[in-house]
Amino acid sequence: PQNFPLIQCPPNPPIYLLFFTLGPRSVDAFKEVDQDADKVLTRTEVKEHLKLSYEKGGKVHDDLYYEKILDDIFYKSDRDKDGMISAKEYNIYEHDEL
Ligand SMILES: [Ca+2]
Ligand SMILES: [Ca+2]
Repeated sequence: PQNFPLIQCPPNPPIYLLFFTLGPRSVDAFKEVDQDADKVLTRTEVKEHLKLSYEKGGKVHDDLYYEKILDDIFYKSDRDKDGMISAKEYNIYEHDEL
């Protein structure tokens, strides 16, 4: 299926913004975070990516900082509360709300 909506992203958006916002979400961002390509994002995967994004920008934070962001991300995105964000929950494949 190649009928994903074309999404315009600003260059190098902080990844957590893509999770936070209920705006357009990008397949590329999802794939980038989903390191084992099993189509779900675990807390570990999201955390690793968060860390990388921040450290790339020259900012290092302690674990607690990332955990708080993760809590927020999962609170907003993990609708069935199984501790993982599926592609559907990430809203790539369908937009069933807003
Ligand atoms: Ca995964
Ligand atoms: Ca879930």
